[in-house]
Amino acid sequence: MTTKEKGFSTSAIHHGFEELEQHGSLIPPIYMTSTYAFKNVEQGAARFSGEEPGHFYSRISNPTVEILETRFAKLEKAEACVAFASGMGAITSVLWTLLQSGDEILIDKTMYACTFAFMQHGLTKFGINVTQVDMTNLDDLAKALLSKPKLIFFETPTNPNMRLIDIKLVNAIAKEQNTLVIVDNTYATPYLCNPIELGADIVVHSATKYISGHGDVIAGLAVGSHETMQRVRLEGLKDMTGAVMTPLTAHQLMRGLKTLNLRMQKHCENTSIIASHLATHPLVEFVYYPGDTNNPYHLLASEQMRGFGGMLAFTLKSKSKNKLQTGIQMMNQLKMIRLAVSLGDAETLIQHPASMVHSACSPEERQKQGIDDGLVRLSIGLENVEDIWNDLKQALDKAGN
Ligand code: 4LM
Repeated sequence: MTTKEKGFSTSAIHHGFEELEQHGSLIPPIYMTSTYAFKNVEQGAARFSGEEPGHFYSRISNPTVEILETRFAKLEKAEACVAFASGMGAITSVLWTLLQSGDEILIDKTMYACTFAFMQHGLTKFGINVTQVDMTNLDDLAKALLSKPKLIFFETPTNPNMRLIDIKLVNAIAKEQNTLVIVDNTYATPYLCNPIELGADIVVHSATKYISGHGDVIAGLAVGSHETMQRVRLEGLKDMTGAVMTPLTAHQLMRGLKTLNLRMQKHCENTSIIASHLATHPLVEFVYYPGDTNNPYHLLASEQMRGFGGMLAFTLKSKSKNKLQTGIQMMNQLKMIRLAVSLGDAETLIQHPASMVHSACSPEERQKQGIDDGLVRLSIGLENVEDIWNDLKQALDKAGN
């Protein structure tokens, strides 16, 4: 036996579960229970007060969900994790825990539309000042941080236009002002990037995406210090959102985690091939993909990520029609690739942010976020890459005529 730290794949399969303590069951049992019986009143009181560890109601914790939380914290190199009913459940529970009216927060200029809506249209109703700043511009960020905001929030890579933010540098500037840093790591996953290792305080995920990987659950995860995650569990989750993950979802996510490494490798490989094919097609104007050596974020992606991920976006050229119309025509010609929102599934998914995921933002907001109305987003799946390209190519060829 060696005490050497286990690798990512081993931890994703084994961490946090002892089969022999559970009748030798290879797979963690799914504890489908809402409540837990106490030996006596004293034990109930001790569980409620936190004096005695243990479960007392499944809105707060559950043994199956706890195994997932322990395992995911390990993969994200964090002290603790809390699981949620959705990515939005994770984001809202974390922010409701940390903020109070009068606080100021900084958010990056581009992000998933519902996160943006929660910040700009939701939090602002409760007296929280939300300022957008381009976090790829460190001078602008440093200036904005002088007012000592409570926290900053960003995604990297950003949804949908693949900007990358330097987690290490942003953290260094934020720490000077005692500002908390929250990173949405949904696009990269812990397989490709660990923001905590680069100094972030809290990392949130839509586990609906790559962590599940099979398009059959809605789920969220947040990681951070023991102290902060305990607050998030007992304030944000228990009392404010109630966005609790079911034990069945935790089971599905643990199944997904076992192949996260293999799936991410294939997503990365297929995406790199599709990005280079797209770049040579005469109808394609620009491919947003950090794996491209000419991409402005290529160097940062090479340093900060262990691969370039499974997402890309592109715009099309247009002769007579406008770019948006050409994109719509192209997407309507696809035969295998599914026209659907969400990402990280085995199936290749395509969507048009301006009319779908980012339609919740006004045209002005989209423009401010740098989201071109002609932008098309692709989540590259695990199909044979030649089939993905053949489908895209026939659709591009038809739209170009
Ligand atoms: C989509 N995204 O882009 P739940 N953070 C990021 C996301 O992309 C999403 C969430 C959080 C998409 C959903 C329709 C970076 C979602 C929110 O959907 O609440 O698990 O995650 O297509």
